[in-house]
Amino acid sequence: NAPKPEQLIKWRQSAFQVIAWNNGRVKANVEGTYNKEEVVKAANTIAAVANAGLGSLFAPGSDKGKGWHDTSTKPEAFTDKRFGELAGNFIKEANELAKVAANSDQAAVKAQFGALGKTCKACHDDFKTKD
Ligand code: ASC
Repeated sequence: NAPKPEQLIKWRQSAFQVIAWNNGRVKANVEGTYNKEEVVKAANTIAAVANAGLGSLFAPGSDKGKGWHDTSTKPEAFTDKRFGELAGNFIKEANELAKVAANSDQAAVKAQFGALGKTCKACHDDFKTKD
């Protein structure tokens, strides 16, 4: 009972929207006034979505469904073994950000947020058509 490509496309777009929302909240907090509670909520949400298994939303064949034409994922994402590796790096750094947010200060969060952003960019550089 595998989900249909159309469903996977919606879920993955939603998942990345949630990540972008919370990424923006962390960004605002490391660039401006720091609110730890806000950052913990945002970081935990990013980690939760990452840990849910983003890779499974890019199931083979889900580059074919209705709606595919207006996604920005390149077809190579579904075949290149490096995709999973890059996704794994994102998950690792997202979990680290949640840990740092809970235990450390703005400077440490800022540094770890930078590390997380690099894993976003590494994947986008190879597997995304636009920002
Ligand atoms: C975001 C977002 C991205 C990444 C990227 C990080 O918030 O929408 O695509 O961060 O800019 O390098």
